[in-house]
Amino acid sequence: MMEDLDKLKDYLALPREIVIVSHRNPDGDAIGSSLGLSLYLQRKRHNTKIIFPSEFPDVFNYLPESDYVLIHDNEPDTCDVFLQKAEIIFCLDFNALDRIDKLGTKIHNLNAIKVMIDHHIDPEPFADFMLSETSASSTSELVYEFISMLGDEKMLDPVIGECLYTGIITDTGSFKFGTSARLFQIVAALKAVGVDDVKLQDYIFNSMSIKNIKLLAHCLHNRMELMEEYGVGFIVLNKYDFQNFDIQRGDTEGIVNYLLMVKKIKLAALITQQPNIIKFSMRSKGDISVQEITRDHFKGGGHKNASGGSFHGSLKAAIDKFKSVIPEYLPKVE
Ligand SMILES: [Mn+2]
Repeated sequence: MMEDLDKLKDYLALPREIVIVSHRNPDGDAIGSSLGLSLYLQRKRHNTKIIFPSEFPDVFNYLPESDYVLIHDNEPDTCDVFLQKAEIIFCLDFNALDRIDKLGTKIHNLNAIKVMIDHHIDPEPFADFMLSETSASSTSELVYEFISMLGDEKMLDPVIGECLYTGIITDTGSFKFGTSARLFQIVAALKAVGVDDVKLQDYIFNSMSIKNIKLLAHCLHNRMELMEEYGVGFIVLNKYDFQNFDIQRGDTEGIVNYLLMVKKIKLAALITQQPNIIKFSMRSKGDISVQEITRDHFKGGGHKNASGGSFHGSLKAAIDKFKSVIPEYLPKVE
């Protein structure tokens, strides 16, 4: 929980220069929480700037002010201008500065007050104020809590609400996981202020291009492998697939989840051959922790049922390693 909320509240009583940052390859929660917090702080008369390490998927372009977000990879010098004058830096949806590479090093060296709002496990204590709750569905849920802790629930409107709602539905897969009674209270409050949830569901989940649905078909028809005796399914995309399907950042997002639609698959992985690295994206059902597998063997982490990692070496070596560690974590099924 946050220490010394009153101090931060006092500090925010005057208009401040604020930078909000989130993680590389920002997802709906990173974007939704950042924009929601930014709009709220602007209404409190602060100047805000959002900086992401890398670009976010086009699907989120409907969000208000998403076109004002700065991308550090593209405009490092402009980002520096805002970082240098920042009095407070909010770090959203990640919990260790080394997760955001160069941007993290820059932030580490700044004197600005740092505030972390996040729901991933094992936060590093780099922030002056922390709102870190692993039980929360999303950082967007925690931004709602943050606004409420500052006594400003009344300031929530459909615009801020749409941002937070976007983060909540993307991080919970439309309320399929990570839910709690508190989350539904928050969601009810967002609906009550006028968030059009049906419109958001349509924007987010009916947003596939023809290219993406063909790639999905290819993955399921040609690239799916099974370890049926362990209830494991995985999809491998090699570098030729990346060329043939012109796979860009974000195009493989969500594909891994389709494997979990199979009743007997309890753990699913998407293994992709990137230029210098093999990447793993894992999902699981129930008590099976992909967080442990990625942490122990693939230099990664995340959440119990959704986690990512990486491997240096050949694609074959990566697949062999994945197959060899599975029996440590899953019992054989008859
Ligand atoms: Mn999140």
